[in-house]
Amino acid sequence: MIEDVEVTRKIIERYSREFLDLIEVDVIIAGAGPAGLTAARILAKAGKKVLIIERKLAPGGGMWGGGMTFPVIVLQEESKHLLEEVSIRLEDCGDGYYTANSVESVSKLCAAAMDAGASMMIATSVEDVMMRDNVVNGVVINWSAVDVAGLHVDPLTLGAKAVIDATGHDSEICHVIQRKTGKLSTPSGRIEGERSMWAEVGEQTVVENTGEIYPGVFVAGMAANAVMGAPRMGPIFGGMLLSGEKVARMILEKLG
Ligand code: 48F
Repeated sequence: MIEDVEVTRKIIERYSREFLDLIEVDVIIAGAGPAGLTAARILAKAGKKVLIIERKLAPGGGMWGGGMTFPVIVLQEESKHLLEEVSIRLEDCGDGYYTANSVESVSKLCAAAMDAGASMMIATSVEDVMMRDNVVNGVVINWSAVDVAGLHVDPLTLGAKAVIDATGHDSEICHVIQRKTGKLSTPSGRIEGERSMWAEVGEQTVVENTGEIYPGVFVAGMAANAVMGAPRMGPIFGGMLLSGEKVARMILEKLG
């Protein structure tokens, strides 16, 4: 026998228990694109309590759609271990390029992060950070639907020892910090702004630009280039994965 109200009870009981457990974690990752998912897997595998917060219903960010919705992504030799580690099947083009199916890639990056122990809140947006003495120690969240509906609803706050801005082109956490503090670790102290397409440079700088952008906040993936004034790179994803790997290593080093 199935009782409709029992279904409700089961969902609310489990959700409440899990939400209570996520109020304070080691690392909060804003954005479940390839950079955020890769960082989550590595951090969770190393024993950190990791929470990914994704604005949309589905994780994957810009990776789902491959290039112009052709569901294929391209990557290069130095990044292929990050797909192989999660059993994504690669095609070797024989000239230094590799391809993978974008849907398989997102599904497996996501599954691997969850299998490693990371948690994810979906349909939830990071709209601000919590700060003590100029150090970020958490984020402020709200339902994405509240935002879409334009409702005035006060948010809730979660604590973290480190926060990753993996929100892609919009680099939303960095924008919030700039707006509220006026100061970021960039050449001008401000967001430099993304430059136009140049994959060769963008793929390299996205890894170089990955790092702590404000005490307690790390920037990774496309957000790192957008903040540092570096180019975009289109549907080649090696740099995103390598940036996720780098930010995870940096946080592990910092948190010990
Ligand atoms: O954009 P996205 O895939 O970021 P990424 O991991 O990868 C970039 C590539 O997809 C592509 C590219 C490759 O050459 O340039 O663009 O750096 O994923 C970012 C995720 O963050 C979510 C958004 O819905 C997306 O899934 N997001 C954005 N703002 C917020 C957010 C926010 N304020 N709170 C929560 N999630």
